[in-house]
Amino acid sequence: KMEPAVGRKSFAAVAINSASKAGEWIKTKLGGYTTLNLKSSSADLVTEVDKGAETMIRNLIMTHFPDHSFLGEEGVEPGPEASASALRAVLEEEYVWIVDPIDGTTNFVHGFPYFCVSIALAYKGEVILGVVYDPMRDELFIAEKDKGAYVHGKRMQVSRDATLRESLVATGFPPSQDVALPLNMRQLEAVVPKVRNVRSNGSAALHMAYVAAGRLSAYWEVGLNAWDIAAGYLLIHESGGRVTGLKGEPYHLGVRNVAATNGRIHDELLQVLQSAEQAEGPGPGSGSDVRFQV
Ligand code: 2AM
Ligand code: CA
Ligand code: CA
Ligand code: CA
Repeated sequence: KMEPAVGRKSFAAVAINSASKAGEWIKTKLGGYTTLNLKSSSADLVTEVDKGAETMIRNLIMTHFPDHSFLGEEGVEPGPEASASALRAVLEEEYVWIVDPIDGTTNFVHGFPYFCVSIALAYKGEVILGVVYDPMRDELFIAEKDKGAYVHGKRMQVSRDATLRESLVATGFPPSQDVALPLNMRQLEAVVPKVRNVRSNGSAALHMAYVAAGRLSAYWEVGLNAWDIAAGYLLIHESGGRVTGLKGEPYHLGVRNVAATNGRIHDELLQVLQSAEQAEGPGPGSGSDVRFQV
């Protein structure tokens, strides 16, 4: 027997509505935030706009799906241990919304127009919906599992570049005191001579949306959390690309060190990144994934 459709919006409709409402509000606050707080270090920023946007998204989602769980960056204590245990806790639940209210807070604070709202929905530990919204360009990227990925309602496809040599790639630099910084510097040194060029614009989720859209051919970063990557993962997967950990292990919500590509150049990128790890022993790149049971 069918449930009446009236009054029950689709997951995608709620995600789109939440991301665009929050994004529009964030945009009005650009250059006008009032409270800047430091979380774990001088490079770890949060404003009242991050918190307000997360509350707005949480309320909208919970109104429609009160029995779902919610994992938002600003609801978790800073640091990898707190993130890991928060992730483990929600993965016991069937439906979990995984939200980064502003991915690219440093950019938001400096008025550099590259940040986004990232919303993913996981069912039993598997991402089934991903929405990334860039309010400055009014670009909404959306993917639903097995239904493809779209920007401006147009189907996305990853780039066709077959070698690193012809690829534009991106990375994120860990904050200055982060233990992952030396590893990322070695990776950068290994990657730069092999590719057409490297960008680092400060938003993991938006970089991943750009890989899905074919604007970048690859992106990698170390030390991320589920809310940075989950939506971007599905965008890329549904656009024909590949997302793994740095050892090539298939993406799961506990992956913190990520490689995301058009697929064709994936193994070549992994090889170059692995040569950087081997250069000076294992470093923080290995063994830092969050392990969990679904
Ligand atoms: P944020 O803006 O939501 O904090 C840029 O390299 C990426 O790193 C962004 O996705 C950014 O997310 C994230 N990031 C910034 N500071 C961080 C920190 N201290 N620890 C982990 N991730 C961070
Ligand atoms: Ca943050
Ligand atoms: Ca983030
Ligand atoms: Ca954030």
